[in-house]
Amino acid sequence: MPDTPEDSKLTRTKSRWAELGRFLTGSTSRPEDTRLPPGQHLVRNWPVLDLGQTPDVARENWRLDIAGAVEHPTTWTWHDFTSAPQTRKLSDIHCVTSWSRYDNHWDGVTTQDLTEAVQPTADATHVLLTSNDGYTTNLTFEDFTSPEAILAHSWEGQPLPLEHGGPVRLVVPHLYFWKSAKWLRRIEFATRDHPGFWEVRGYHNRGDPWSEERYS
Ligand SMILES: Nc1nc2c(c(=O)[nH]1)N[C@H]1C(S)=C(S)[C@@H](COP(=O)(O)O)O[C@H]1N2
Ligand SMILES: [Mo]
Repeated sequence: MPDTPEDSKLTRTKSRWAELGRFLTGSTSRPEDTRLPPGQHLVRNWPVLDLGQTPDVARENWRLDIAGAVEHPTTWTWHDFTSAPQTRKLSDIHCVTSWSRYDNHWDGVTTQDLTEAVQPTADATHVLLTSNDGYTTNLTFEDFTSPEAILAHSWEGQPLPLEHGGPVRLVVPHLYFWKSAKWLRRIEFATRDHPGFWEVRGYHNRGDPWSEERYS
């Protein structure tokens, strides 16, 4: 049995990196001719990063609550999710631990289509994601509904591997990858910000890789 997320070795190491400012280059320029954000290096593999617990939810038992400041709160089953409009997106991954991975094809439901389905109220300003491993992360409404963001069930045309957040994870490619919640269980629209797991442990509240928003 892994340690609780609170005192796992990785959590302690990453909290320490936040204190030390590990991987910060101090560069905030965005050269037009490169895809790679400052302080990042390219990898060809796809590393696994999480709190050390891999929840295994069968598709027939999978549920996604969409709640909070919305006109039509709902709980989607797998059937509901796969019956919603399906989209393919192509994007790069930028992890705060300094690796980036180009050209990932994701299939699923865009956050814009999901948002359209539940009709957030006019005062909804933020979104809090909660996952089946207890992980949480927060986004502004605008970042959550960015045009490239998708709730992905497939990667490279295959079902999303369990270790990468299957059956369904969020992908918000314009922010560091910790904002992309794996094993998604609940999406809560809110009228104020609720900092998530890493955001209360020294990581930046927004996490824009282009301006190196690694730590708070
Ligand atoms: N549910 C959940 N989602 C999570 C995490 C987690 O621990 N639990 N870790 C985040 C972090 S820190 C990163 S870098 C990415 C890693 O995704 P990957 O393992 O598919 O590369 O998932 C993010 N989403
Ligand atoms: Mo991460």
